[in-house]
Amino acid sequence: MSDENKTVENKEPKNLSRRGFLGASAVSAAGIAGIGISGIMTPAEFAQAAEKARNNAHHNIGPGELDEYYGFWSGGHSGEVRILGIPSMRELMRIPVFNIDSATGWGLTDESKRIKGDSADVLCGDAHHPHMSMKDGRYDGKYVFINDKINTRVARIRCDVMKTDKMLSIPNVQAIHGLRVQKVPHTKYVFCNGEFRIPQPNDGRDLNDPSKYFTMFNVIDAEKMEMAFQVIVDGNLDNTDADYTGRFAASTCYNSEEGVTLAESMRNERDWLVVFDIHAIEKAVKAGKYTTIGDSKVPVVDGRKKANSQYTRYIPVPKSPHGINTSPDGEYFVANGKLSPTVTIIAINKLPALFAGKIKERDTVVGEPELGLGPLHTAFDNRGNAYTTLFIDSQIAKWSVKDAIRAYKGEKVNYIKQKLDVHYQPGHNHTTMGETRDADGKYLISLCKFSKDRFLPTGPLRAENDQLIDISGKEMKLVHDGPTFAEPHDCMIVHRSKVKPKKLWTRDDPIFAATVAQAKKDGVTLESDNKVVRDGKSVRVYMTSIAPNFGMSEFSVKQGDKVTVIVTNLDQVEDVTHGFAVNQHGISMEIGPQQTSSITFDADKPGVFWFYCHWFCHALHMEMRGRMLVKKA
Ligand code: CUK
Ligand code: CUA
Repeated sequence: MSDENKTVENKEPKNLSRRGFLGASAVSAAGIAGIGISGIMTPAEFAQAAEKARNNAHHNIGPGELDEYYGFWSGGHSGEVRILGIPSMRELMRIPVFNIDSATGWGLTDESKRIKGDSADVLCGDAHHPHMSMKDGRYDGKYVFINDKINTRVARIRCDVMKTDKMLSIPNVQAIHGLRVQKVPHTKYVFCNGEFRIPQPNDGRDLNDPSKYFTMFNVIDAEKMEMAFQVIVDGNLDNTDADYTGRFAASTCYNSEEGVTLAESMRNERDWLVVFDIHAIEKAVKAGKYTTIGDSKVPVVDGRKKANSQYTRYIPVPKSPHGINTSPDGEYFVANGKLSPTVTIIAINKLPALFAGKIKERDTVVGEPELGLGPLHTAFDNRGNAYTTLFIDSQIAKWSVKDAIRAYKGEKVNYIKQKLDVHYQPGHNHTTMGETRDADGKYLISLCKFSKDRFLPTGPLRAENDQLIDISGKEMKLVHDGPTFAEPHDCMIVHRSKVKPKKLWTRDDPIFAATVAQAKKDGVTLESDNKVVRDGKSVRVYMTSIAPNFGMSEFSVKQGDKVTVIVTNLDQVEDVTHGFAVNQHGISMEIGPQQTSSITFDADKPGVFWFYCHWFCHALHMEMRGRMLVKKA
């Protein structure tokens, strides 16, 4: 390979609409000629569908009525997580994770910087896969985990306060993509994939020798939020899911070719699903049978084919597979073909025989139904049906798992039950409780990448379209269009009985424990004291807040001081959140009822700077303010 810069030929397409362009490129990428995008409605059909949706309004939740489900939505490259009420599709809350948030001060406050740790100065992220911790295959309401593909991180959200409480940078890999939790016996581990292959260690060696690159499957201790171990694989890793025995996890690979360009990574007709024997790997790590890479101390085991290990098996599946989904009865992994019109059904109960060497890889395959163009992800109900997104066809295919298995055995059965147009180009889909044993078959969400003509145009950048589909009856029915901002790759929907959010913060919350400890060292009682503690050039300003007053109406510092303002909100009234913002200093944070928040900045300019509360809290909210007096050095 030469060291020259390489270019890809990108010619501007002539006279192609967005829709046509997308169709052309998607179809040529799939290597399928002459097939356009279906599922686009005429205006008349559209009006009819809208009328139907209105008539079918039992999903409507009136003002003041509460939803049945919490939906946790990834915010894609906005870096956040959003909470939606389902079925109303109302956005209830945003949880800043990998982004910086002006309203809450996430990324600005001392507490959030401590949680971000070694990536405190990283200001962006690409969140794809939110998944809740489980016990015995059921949501336990404790945590939601989410990946950051840009900066190779995983974060954890605490569901009692709906705030990010841990963040971990994953060593020796790049682009954490697929993420799921161990379902059984409980979420001891979070599984996540390093998507891109890199030199190891990535310290400038082997830059242009891709044959030396590799990537790894990463296993995180969910409670400690520390690395448990890593597994080297052949190819690359895309999405992942876990089984209901606790022994296996499986990841799709779309680059078995180990290519670095698009053309190189599309050559093979079959790539594979790599299955990990978590128990075997755990045992090896415990016995000290591992290596490490570079400066990292994380145990690494070799799961490549040439290592001939008991850690992995590679099951060939067509072609550049994307999503991998476990059926809620625990029986099957379904790998979604992407560039093949098929999905591959793998019987999980055959995996022990495969690992024992008694059967061959493809002997685990019990079905390979042909569903349509561009299958990306599959969701399940509790009646044996699967729902697969068809990206290129802009449809959801509803199919019977059992019938698809019978057809694979040679029986003449039609396993496809219905195809529903969605608008347009769906990626993930998700059913209510569908990734757990409690799958209830009520609603399906289709996360469509393009809205095109469904909403008022908003300039070159348009909303995406999250569609709510009622699947409780015989037929799927589209009942709601929900515009969303970049880019809900994935979501999950949890019955409200599983989530128990707190109404107030508790004073001993670990999120601000370090700030409380510092106050103790400074001899300050946070619940009553309003005072300034000087520690050389560092100045800590402790104040309380009760609507509509801060405990201090002014404080003085010197130019050149490093100022930390610590606010303790003494309000005990539900929903009375205060803010603290300082003019001309880029300082903003939220202080919820009974919470302590702190933020640090340089007082680099002499003068008067007003601070004020920016969360509306009281009739005299505008008056909730004070002065910072900065004396000239
Ligand atoms: S990925 Cu985006 S559509 Cu990141 Cu789960 Cu499939
Ligand atoms: Cu306190 Cu507004």
